[in-house]
Amino acid sequence: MAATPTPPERKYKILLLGSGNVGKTSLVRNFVEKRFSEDYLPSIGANLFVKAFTVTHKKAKVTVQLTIWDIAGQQRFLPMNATYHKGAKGVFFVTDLTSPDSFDTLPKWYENLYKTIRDPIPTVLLANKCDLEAVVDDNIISAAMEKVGANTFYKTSARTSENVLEAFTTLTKNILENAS
Ligand SMILES: Nc1nc2c(ncn2[C@@H]2O[C@H](COP(=O)(O)OP(=O)(O)O)[C@@H](O)[C@H]2O)c(=O)[nH]1
Ligand SMILES: [Mg+2]
Repeated sequence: MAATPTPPERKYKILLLGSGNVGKTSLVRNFVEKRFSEDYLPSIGANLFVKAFTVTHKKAKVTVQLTIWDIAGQQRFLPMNATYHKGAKGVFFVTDLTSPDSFDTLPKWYENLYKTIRDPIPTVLLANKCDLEAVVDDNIISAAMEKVGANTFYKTSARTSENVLEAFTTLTKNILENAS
């Protein structure tokens, strides 16, 4: 008898937070090449992407189902924080290497998140658009990591795919580590 595919055992909600135009939607689209479902929830201003993703955790391959919440449009801050943030198990704070302002706004996103979420969740900082000439130096990135409680950062490009898979892999592994 043919084996039926095992459904993902674990489902995790992850968020992308950061200013408009930094490349959040582009990064998710790059990662989710094959979309299983893509929905837009106008009432909370979010795009939802669902992807099954396999990583190695404790020397075993583990498939998880990621529900990726991406802020739609250019809202500075979300109209319905609680709904957007609730139940999130991991977060990307996304900045743009060509926009100092995208780093300046990080504390607001951070404060907003932890109005809803009680305990710190696995956090990765993304400094996107690394295919372009950066106007932001590594000191600013280090300071930003500290501000948002990230233990890892990646310079990414949604255009060239640089470090996109790596970033999602690291966040997923951190979530599994945190959950076990
Ligand atoms: N050169 C370059 N452009 C990017 C990159 N990521 C996004 N963009 C561009 O930046 C703009 C904003 O991207 P978008 O994904 O809509 O940003 P969002 O508002 O954060 O979701 C678009 O014109 C994208 O094509 C990147 O890594 N490199
Ligand atoms: Mg977007």
